[in-house]
This record gives sequence, structure tokens and C-alpha cells, in this order.
Amino acid sequence: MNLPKIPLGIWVDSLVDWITVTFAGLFSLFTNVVDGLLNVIVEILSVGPPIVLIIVLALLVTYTSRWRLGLFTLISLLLVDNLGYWESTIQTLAIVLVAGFFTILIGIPVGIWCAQSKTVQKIVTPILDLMQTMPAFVYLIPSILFFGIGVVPGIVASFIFAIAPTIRMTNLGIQEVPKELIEASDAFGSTNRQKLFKVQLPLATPTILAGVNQSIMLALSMVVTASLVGAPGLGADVYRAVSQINVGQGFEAGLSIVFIAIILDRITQHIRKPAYEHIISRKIVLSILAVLVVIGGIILAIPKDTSVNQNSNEIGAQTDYKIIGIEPGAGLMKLTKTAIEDYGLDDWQLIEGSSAAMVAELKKAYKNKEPIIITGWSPHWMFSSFDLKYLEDPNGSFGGAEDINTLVRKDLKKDAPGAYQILDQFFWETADMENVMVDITNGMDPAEAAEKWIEDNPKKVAKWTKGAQRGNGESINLVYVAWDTEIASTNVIGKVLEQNGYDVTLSQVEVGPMFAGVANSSADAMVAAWLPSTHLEYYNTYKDNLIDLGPNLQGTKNGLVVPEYMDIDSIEDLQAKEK
Ligand code: PBE
Repeated sequence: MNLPKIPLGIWVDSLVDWITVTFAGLFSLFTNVVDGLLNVIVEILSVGPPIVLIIVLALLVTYTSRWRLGLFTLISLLLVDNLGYWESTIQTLAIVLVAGFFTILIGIPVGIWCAQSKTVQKIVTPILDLMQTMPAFVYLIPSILFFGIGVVPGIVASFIFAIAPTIRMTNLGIQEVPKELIEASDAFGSTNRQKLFKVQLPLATPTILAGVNQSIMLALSMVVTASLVGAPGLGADVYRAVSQINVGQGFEAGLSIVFIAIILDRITQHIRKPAYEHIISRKIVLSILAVLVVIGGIILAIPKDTSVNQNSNEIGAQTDYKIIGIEPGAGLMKLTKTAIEDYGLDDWQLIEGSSAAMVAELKKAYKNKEPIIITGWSPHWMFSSFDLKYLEDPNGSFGGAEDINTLVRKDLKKDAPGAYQILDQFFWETADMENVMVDITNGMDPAEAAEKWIEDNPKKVAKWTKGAQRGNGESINLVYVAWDTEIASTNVIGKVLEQNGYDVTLSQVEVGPMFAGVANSSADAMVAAWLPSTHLEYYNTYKDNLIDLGPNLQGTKNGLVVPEYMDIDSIEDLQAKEK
């Protein structure tokens, strides 16, 4: 059909832009409230040594679900602590609790409303279907724009993904209340309110709780996704493990998530009819829990010895001591961690997320002239779109200028000699790469931008393809990470290979898998190895199983980057100063 494409994406874009600007105040208020709530929960949960919370949880599970599960809770949580995932576990618990809290707060009333009005139900049901089936990743995108990166967009996305069962089951539970009972209560002249609170809700409770239980499990299943935009916790540990191909760490963190799931599931499933209710009543247990929370709160409220906090840093206070990072497996993240150590920036926190989320955060801060510190690299289009500067690095933690190398699998030369030769001869300048990047940022499709650059630079391309045998439709798989630099280079070289008779696929992966893929020959080549320092560790791990074709670009740079309007020049300016 020859109809023009309906600009649905563009409409959604402008809608989201409009919402971002119009409700900016509301969003930042919400972000602060949720962040604050989360911090309080994290602090209360970690007020004592881990063993205290472990015992409390074990006792609670024992109470609701018998001693066997209590014992299981005790052992599994001790194991989690032993493996070193306790802090992450608390973060994850807090995230799930907050998401669960909002689910109940909003889900139950909406469910009740649905049960009372057919019209509402007709409107809400398709929305719920949409919310549940739309891939959760999709919510993350506007969430970053609305709430910035960190834990809040993660919670929001989890909430949207998880709320449906609570609404549906509340609705169902109320509708399932036998008609005779409703008629009876009507006959006794009860008001709608009385009917709801005295008859419908009590009878619907088991169903509603089953919904809440499902919602909480769904929220937990979102923790890995949420970590893509910077939510901390076990999800971030799993994501980091994937990104670095760390099988052991992935298993440990994954196992910890399973334990949390079992514990939360059993508590929420049996909370209405605890196993040992005949021994201690629910009221007493709830009161004890409340007392514990209050005690935790009191301990927290006792002013801490402030002498340690005398050192402070102005920029730190303005940016919440956050450095906005990218994919956890990126070499730049490792360099930044080294820098944090080298410069003694103990108060600072490096936020993990993705390059795209980092740029979104930068755009937002830049628009409002707010201070922000990011992990940056060149070449990058952001330097032409914003006035930015690298912070000086007198200790040299970020290393100097580097090259980007092309790595190919071992037998490529034999299997596709032409492709091998083109990849070997591929070399361009920073300015070339930047031209492609700018077009992509301005909305051009990467493949199109690559094609355009190739058309504009026939001489350069001719040098790469010189003397190379044409392909015969052999397939070539190029792997890359979604860094702006590599999106540009991979698309260009991919197009050139295609024009020379190869059937090219581009696969976007995480950092570790990119190296591993070439090394185990499941991919043919990558043009994204930053050497000698950024990717040194990956390179050393895999270098025996791949072939290094040398640089395709020279003179890159890594470092901490801030907007020009910020009044600092050096990483040393982030150090704590005595007041
Ligand atoms: N980068 C861009 C990558 C390499 C390419 C600097 C973000 C990294 O840090 O691994």
C-alpha cells in the first residue's frame, strides 16, 4: 500500500515532551516524595545489623507459614548476607515494598470503582490489558524523562506493570459476593458505604489479597528491567553480571531474588490466615511489627555524631553526590571507579544505567541549567549540541588518548577474505564519525545516516575496499553496544560490507557479550574495542581467541564531563573540603 506512514511515534514524542514540560513541578515533587519514602524504608530496614532483620523476617514467615518456611527464610537470608548481597537485597525489598504500597493504594479503590460501575469497568479493562502487555521497557523511556534516572522511574514502571492483578481481583472479589447477601444487607437498610465495608470488602478479602500477592510478585520481576535506568539492588547486580558476562555473580544475585520472591510470596499469601494464629493473634503480631518500625525510626532520628560529616563539598550537595554513569559493564565505568578511589571521593556515588539514560538526564539538567556530572567520552555528538567540558584529571585516572580497534573472529579471513580485508582497511577520523553521529541525533535513521556519509565520502570508502574480493552473499554478523560512537561506526562499516556483496546483520548486545561473541565465533567482527585502557580487561580475557586488526580510529578520550556553566574545572574540585 502506498499510504504515507502515520506519524504515531512523532505524536507520542510531542505528547511526552508536552507532559514533561507542563508537569515538571509535579514530577519533581513526586520524585522527591518517592525517593524520600524509599530512603526511609531502606534506612529502617538497615537500622540494625543484618541479623536483626533476618530474625524478624524468619519469625514473621514462621508465624504466617509454619516453622519449616521460617527456617528456610533464616538459612536463605544468612546465605544472601554471606554472599555479600545484603545491601542489594534491602534495596530490592524497599523498591518492591514501595511499588506494592502504591499498587494497593491505587489498585484497590480503582478495583472497587470498577465493581460499582459497569462504565468504569469498560474503560479500565482495556487500559489494564494494554498496561500488562506493553513491554515494560517501553514505560522506562518516558519515565526517565519525567523522573530522571535512578530508582523512581523504575518504581513507576514496576507499578504500571504490576497494578493490573490488584485492580482485576478486587473487582472480581466484590462481584463474586453472593447476591443474597447483598439483598439481605439492602433489606436491612444499610447504606452503600456500610454494604461495601461490612459485607463486600470482608468477603472479597481473600480474592483481593491474591491480587496483591500477584502484584508484588510482578513488581519483583521488574527489578532487573528497572536497573537499566539506574535502580539499585539485586536487579542491578544481575544486569551488571550480564553486561560483564559474570556467570557466578549472575547466579548469586539471581538466587537472592528467588529467595526474596519466596519469602514475600509466603508472607502475603498467608497473612490473612497465619499458620500460628491460634497461638498469637494477628493484632499482637502487627503491633509488635509496628513497635519495631517505631523503634527503628527512633534510632534513626537520634542525631548522629556529625563530626564525620564536617567535610563537605558544595557541588556534591547540589548534585546529591551523584555521578551519572552508563552501562555497568562499560570500561568508562571501571575507569570512573578508579578515579573515585584515586581522588578519595568516598561520598560520591556512581549511578549505573545506560548511555541513553545518561544523555536524557544531561538534556534535562542542561535545559534547566542545573549542575550535573556525567561520565563522558569523545568523539560524541553531545559536545557539539551542548557546551560541555572535561574535568581535569591530574592523576591521570582516565588514561590518555586511545584508539578504537577492530576485532574479528579467528577464521574470518578464510571464510570471507573480502570482508576481512575491508574490516582491516577500515579507518576514519573523529570528524567523520561525528558527522554520522550528528545526523543520527537529529533524528535520521542510523542506516540512512551511514548511507549518506558513504555517498559523501567515496574516496575514503574506496580506500577501505581497495583490492578486496567481492562477497557472494556470505553472512557477516557485526556486534556492537548501543554507544553513540559504535552505532555510527558499525552502521557505516556494515553498509560498506553490504555494498560489497555481503549479507550483513548488526546485533546490539551488552559489552561483555560483544567481546565474547567474537571470541567464540558466534559473531564475525566488532569495531568497538577501546584500547589500551578502557576495554583492557575484556581484551585480555578474550584476546587469544580473536584477531586484532588494529585501530579504525585514533584519539578518543574518556573522563568526567560537566556543562560549561558549572563553576568547577578539575576532578579535585569534587573532593571534600574542611569547613
Ligand atoms: N564508551 C564508548 C565505551 C567504549 C565506547 C567510552 C562509553 C566504554 O566505556 O566501554
